[in-house]
Amino acid sequence: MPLFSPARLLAIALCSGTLTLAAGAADKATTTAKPRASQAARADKPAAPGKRQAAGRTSHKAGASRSAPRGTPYGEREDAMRFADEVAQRQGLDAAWTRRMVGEAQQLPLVQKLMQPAPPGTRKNWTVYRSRFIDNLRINAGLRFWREHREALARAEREYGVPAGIIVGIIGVETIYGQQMGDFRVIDALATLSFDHPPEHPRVAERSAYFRGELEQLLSLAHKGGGDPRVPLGSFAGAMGLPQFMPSSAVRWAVDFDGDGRIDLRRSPADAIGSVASYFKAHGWQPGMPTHYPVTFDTSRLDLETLLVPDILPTFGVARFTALGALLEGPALTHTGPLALVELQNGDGPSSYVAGTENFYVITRYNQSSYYAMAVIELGRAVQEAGGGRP
Ligand SMILES: [Ca+2]
Repeated sequence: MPLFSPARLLAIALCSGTLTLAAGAADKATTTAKPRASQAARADKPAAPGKRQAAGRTSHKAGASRSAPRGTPYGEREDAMRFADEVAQRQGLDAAWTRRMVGEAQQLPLVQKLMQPAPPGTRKNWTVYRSRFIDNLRINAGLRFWREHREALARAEREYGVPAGIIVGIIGVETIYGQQMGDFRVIDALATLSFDHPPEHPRVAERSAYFRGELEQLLSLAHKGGGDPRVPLGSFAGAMGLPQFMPSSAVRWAVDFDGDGRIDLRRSPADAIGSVASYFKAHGWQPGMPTHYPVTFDTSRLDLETLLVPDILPTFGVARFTALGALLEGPALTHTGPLALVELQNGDGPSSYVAGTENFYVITRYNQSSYYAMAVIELGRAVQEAGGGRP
């Protein structure tokens, strides 16, 4: 039985200044916590808010010496100060401290710019998306990461049932194994998206509320642990550490996997590995189930419209799937759970399709994008193959 709750361990790390708090993982704009769509988000669907990273940022380490972007402090903003008062009351925080922290958070125009939705009508392009994540640089970094952390990956696989390849795929797509963890102050990113989210987004109210919740978590965590919420660095969406967890995800699902008594998602690859596995298990990962199967079409009876209605939500049993004209083969024929017909657009070219399982869907709980999920799967597989099957 653990001595401390995960939140307490995180708070300890935040307090010590080492963890520029790496929290969260899953951000979906809608629910839980994970960091949303990393760089990937841009090319495909508007994934969850948390996850994107600043595209094109060069790699850097924990960011101590780099200067974060600067903007206008929120101290003069009535809505921000009202929020601070509400948070202080709700969470039992010191009111003056909370106002000061929120007041020192800065509005960052760059964050607003990076969070702009893609223009409507933009066709997604899996081929382009894929090429951004599956390349030699990332595969080689993944191979080094796998070999260096083989023990932690194997232990995560044993304890949580999540394959090493999936964990390696996530951390590679998110941050290139720690090379791109973001150098925005998390408090600035979250405040900007809480109070000044780009209004062009179709779900701006929902997303603003989501980010206010994350900002509240950050403040609460720091206050309770005696840490400084102005210290943690992360992506422009406020996602932190190797696995790009949002604050609420870190609180709920991060684990101390190297046993040093703190959760440090930024500097402990083992903590990051265990936390990703913990996140997946909590979101329903089923050990041994493939993520997807190949699919072909029988055009004589294909009902693509019906098949695509549920999008990535696994809905059809094998018999129904087949009756609608989506043909499976081999092991897929004996799959017992529901499947989804996952469409990956290729710009103006023909789309790619796979039959996604419930485990495919679990990957999209980390970042709500089928393109993201497929990139994670394929990167993990590419790294494994580069290592001769057993890195
Ligand atoms: Ca640890």
